Amino acid sequence: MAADSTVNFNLLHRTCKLVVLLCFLHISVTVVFYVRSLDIRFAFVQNQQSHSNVTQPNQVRQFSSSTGAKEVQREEQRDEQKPPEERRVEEPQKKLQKCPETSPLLVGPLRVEFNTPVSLEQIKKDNPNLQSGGRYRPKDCEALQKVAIIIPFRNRDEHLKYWLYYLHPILQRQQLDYGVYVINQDGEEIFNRAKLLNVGYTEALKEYDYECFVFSDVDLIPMDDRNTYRCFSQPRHLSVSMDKFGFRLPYNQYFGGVSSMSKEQYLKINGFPNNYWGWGGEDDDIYNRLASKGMSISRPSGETGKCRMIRHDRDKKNDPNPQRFDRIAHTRETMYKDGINSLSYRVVRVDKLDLFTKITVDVGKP
Ligand SMILES: [Mn+2]
Repeated sequence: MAADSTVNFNLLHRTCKLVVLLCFLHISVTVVFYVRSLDIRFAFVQNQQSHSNVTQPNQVRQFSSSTGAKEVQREEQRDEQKPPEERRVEEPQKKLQKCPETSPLLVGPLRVEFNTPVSLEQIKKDNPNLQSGGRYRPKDCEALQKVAIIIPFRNRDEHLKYWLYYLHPILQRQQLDYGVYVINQDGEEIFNRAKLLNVGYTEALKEYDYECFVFSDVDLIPMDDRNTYRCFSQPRHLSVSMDKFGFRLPYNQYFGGVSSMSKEQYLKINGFPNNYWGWGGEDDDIYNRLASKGMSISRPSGETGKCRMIRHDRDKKNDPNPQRFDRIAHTRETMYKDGINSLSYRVVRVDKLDLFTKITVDVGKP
């Protein structure tokens, strides 16, 4: 009887051990899986956050401009929390990642008005990250394009102030590596917009390895920062719906106002004509050059491409050019001898200002 119960007890004892062991195994497996799932969930949340950063521009209307600003601030604070040594050591070695195809900082439609006066001092304070000469490059990523912005100019300081006030913040949100070049026609001779653009192209390239050129009138302000001031696979017309034309394209071949061209596209058409003196025609000549080379015009949508023109009277010494119709009719014959290959001018002075580089040039006379 005693031996029997010992056997029974032993069996019970072993069974119990087995059960305890199984329980322990079960718990361990559960714990392992639990910890793993935590890890995955954590990673997932992180992923979602960075993802939502990237997709922000698609949900533009749901984000106010202040969200974008806060995001940037947070980013900056994180940077500042690092000990200074670490930052200094990292800077030269750090290979920046390419900026995303669509900047996460864009806010969409903008309010643009010209009633409130703006001052250069205020614009300077508003844009502390600009470098001398109106240069900028994003510090958290490598810009997709190096863009020179060329503005033909004479006696339009009031317009230029508004341009700088609105465009600098936009261009920075667009994460471009850019510089602003104001090409100021010296003297009182009749104005030559296209020649000034050629000068801007040439002078900007002396300073930096620009690959894209945006040619902008001084009085045109985009009303949506998704209208990116960069280059595309075809020459780009950016000012597609101006308030002046009732927010419509005046005609299909219109290429005036603001346009962009890569270096290759520009050279393919031998740059712009140098012999359009006075108002009008040069933009149609440029269009003819592009068309004759089989290029087409790329444009943003009418909504994204909205822009405002600052109202003004006709400038002195910029009367409509009576020869323009005749000139436009012969672009295909003249374009190879008149352009960047025949450009001549004299630089009078270069001013590296805080918000832009001002290049004053003597472009001669008709
Ligand atoms: Mn105008």
